[in-house]
Amino acid sequence: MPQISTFTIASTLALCASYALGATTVVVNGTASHAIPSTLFLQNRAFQKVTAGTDAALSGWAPVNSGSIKVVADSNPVSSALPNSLQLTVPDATGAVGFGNSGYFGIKVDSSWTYNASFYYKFPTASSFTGNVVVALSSAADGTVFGSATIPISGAQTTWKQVSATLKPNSSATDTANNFTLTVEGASGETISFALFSLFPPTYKGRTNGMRIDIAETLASMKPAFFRLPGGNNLGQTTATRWQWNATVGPLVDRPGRVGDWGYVNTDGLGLYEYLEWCEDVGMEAIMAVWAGYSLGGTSLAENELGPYIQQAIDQINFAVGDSSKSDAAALRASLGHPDPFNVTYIEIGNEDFFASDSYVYRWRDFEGNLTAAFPNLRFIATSYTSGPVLSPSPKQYDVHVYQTPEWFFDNAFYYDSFQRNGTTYFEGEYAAISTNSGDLYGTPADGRLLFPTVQGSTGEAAFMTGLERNSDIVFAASYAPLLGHVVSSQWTPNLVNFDAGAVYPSTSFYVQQLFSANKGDEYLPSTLPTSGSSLHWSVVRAGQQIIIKVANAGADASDLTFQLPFSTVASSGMAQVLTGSVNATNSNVTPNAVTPKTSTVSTGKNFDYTAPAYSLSVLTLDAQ
Ligand SMILES: *[C@@H]1O[C@H](CO)[C@@H](O)[C@H](O)[C@H]1NC(C)=O
Ligand SMILES: *[C@@H]1O[C@H](CO)[C@@H](O)[C@H](O)[C@H]1NC(C)=O
Ligand SMILES: *[C@@H]1O[C@H](CO)[C@@H](O)[C@H](O)[C@H]1NC(C)=O
Ligand SMILES: *[C@@H]1O[C@H](CO)[C@@H](O)[C@H](O)[C@H]1NC(C)=O
Ligand SMILES: *[C@@H]1O[C@H](CO)[C@@H](O)[C@H](O)[C@H]1NC(C)=O
Ligand SMILES: *[C@@H]1O[C@H](CO)[C@@H](O)[C@H](O)[C@H]1NC(C)=O
Ligand SMILES: *[C@@H]1O[C@H](CO)[C@@H](O)[C@H](O)[C@H]1NC(C)=O
Ligand SMILES: *[C@@H]1O[C@H](CO)[C@@H](O)[C@H](O)[C@H]1NC(C)=O
Ligand SMILES: CC(=O)N[C@H]1CO[C@H](CO)[C@@H](O)[C@@H]1O
Repeated sequence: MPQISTFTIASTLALCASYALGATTVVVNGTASHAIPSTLFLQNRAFQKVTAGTDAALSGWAPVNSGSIKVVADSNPVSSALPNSLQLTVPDATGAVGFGNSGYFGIKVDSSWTYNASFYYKFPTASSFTGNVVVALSSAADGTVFGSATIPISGAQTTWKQVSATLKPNSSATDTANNFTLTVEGASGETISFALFSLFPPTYKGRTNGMRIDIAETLASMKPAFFRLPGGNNLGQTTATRWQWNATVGPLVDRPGRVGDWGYVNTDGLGLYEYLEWCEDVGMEAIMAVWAGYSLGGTSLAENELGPYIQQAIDQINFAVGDSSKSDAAALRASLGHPDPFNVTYIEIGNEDFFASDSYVYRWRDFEGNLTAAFPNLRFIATSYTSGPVLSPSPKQYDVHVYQTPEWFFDNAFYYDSFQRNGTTYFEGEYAAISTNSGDLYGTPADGRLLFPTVQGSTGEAAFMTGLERNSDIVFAASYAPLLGHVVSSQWTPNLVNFDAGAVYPSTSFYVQQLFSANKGDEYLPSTLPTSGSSLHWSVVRAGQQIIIKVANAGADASDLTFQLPFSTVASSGMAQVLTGSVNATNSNVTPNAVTPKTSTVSTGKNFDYTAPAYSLSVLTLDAQ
């Protein structure tokens, strides 16, 4: 039975110290991330990065009735960014003819919502046709219409015109197997071109191109202090297909999209400006990455090729934080409605550039050197490891990533304890228990690869996080990764928050992140140390008059603890928030709320006992002075 005594000593780590004081100690911030919480409802809405004429180019779309559709490389496209359009040819027929989109594996139809629908159209050849396009939300199974609107179109329109309508369903659909359809009547023999469709439900805080409310509210409820963008490995597989900030801002019609690093097309409707607004709306800082001359496909640019890319990084940072009277990129931000700089302190130079090994030596030197000269108040994070190569100037911040087994996480709760306190600090930027099989971490579920976080994995992460909290004088931020996964189609599992077209499924690891983030404390209180290698770990912090004790038990047996508190006044009862479940329990789309934190009252005092259930995280809060 471990004895824990907590005491404040002169060297108590002052968490949340202000940067202005030059302090190196900051709290382990709650959760952040790297993924794409798109509110976009239509799949393949603008035929970005597809090959015209192929079936694949029509992904997400299907004809309605006898309409014939194809994607064409338009000789007069809607914009240079969007070269493809959808051509509808109406046969000699009566009745409504057109096409529909089935969304991202479904569309939620909610009668309390007003949807904004829009598209561009033109007639490739002038015609005398006048009539309506009926836009509708309808059942994919039987065509039942939940809501519709009419948009007048004219055959005289031979140049691109954007038209829009609002849709107010008169009833909610019972499931998400619904289509967004566009049909015309009486257009026998006509050919009509369409481009850049959009369908938006209400968004988080009403933002244009904003976030799906349910997903955004779930993430915001974690009380995250930062958000890593544009998302880990999504910086680029090749130089040509790298993420470029300037291709993601301004009108949607000017955003070309790109083939993202996980194999699917990114519309870039969620661009840099939307990301920064999202951070502001949640009250979190952006940790923003710049592409730094290395692509995950394996190529590094030579040093004498870096110049234009360093300039593009400078422009990107100016877009986020620059002075609009001194920088065109900052002036562009102001023109979009945000004259003040966004809240950015940390810039990450590349992503996982440890893969690039030696080229990071000159790339770090040139990027860090030029960016520090341009932005002396920002802090730059290196993405190689301290184990090498040797970088100069020596990084003050490193981004550390680890995907491992539940056991690895509790075995490594002391990972940072032995690190020197020499000015180098760490961002635990990606970590997750992804498998129970250390021999085949990236295998299939049969090999132990997890589809969803499990209670065993999440409590292992919690044990590791008590170590991050203990070392929060040098670990300045931490975030589980990846953040979001669509349960119908994703490139990676497990993910922190899962969702489908209709609902959000916060995982057991989500609740671990939330319990740590919402119970951060201001000061770390040293205590008897846990036993290295044990599955039982704890950490103790103070938040004003409250003492917050986190106990992670990642083992199969309950553990008894006795706490000894050195304070003169200690409340006789406190609050316990406990997340616990069976070893393999998960919150999936099939069992969404299998394991959630439960709050109860516990007896406390200067000396008190607590039993940490098997596979649990307990957060005990009590008043003490
Ligand atoms: C809904 O869309 C899907 C896929 O695009 C299509 O297969 C289905 O026929 C559509 N349903 C109706 C009623 O049009
Ligand atoms: C609901 O709206 C659809 C499309 O506008 C319409 O066809 C249908 O008659 C309406 N149903 C009711 C019950 O009002
Ligand atoms: C929908 O359109 C209305 C009216 O134009 C606008 O006020 C609102 O911001 C739009 N919603 C979104 C999510 O873009
Ligand atoms: C973005 O800027 C780069 C130069 O930094 C330029 O080469 C590229 O064409 C621009 N992309 C878009 C879509 O404007
Ligand atoms: C910037 O973000 C930090 C961390 O979340 C916060 O403490 C600070 O108040 C923010 N500053 C502004 C100007 O929003
Ligand atoms: C800026 O980058 C250029 C081009 O790579 C390089 O020659 C120069 O040394 C860098 N300047 C600083 C201050 O690092
Ligand atoms: C600080 O110590 C770590 C080892 O704990 C080492 O990897 C790093 O290079 C050191 N930083 C400096 C600036 O010496
Ligand atoms: C948990 O999952 C592992 C790996 O699939 C399996 O071997 C074990 O039997 C499961 N345990 C329980 C209690 O279901
Ligand atoms: C990287 C980051 O966002 N750090 C923040 C952690 O939380 C403290 C306190 O809220 C902030 O001051 C830091 O900016």
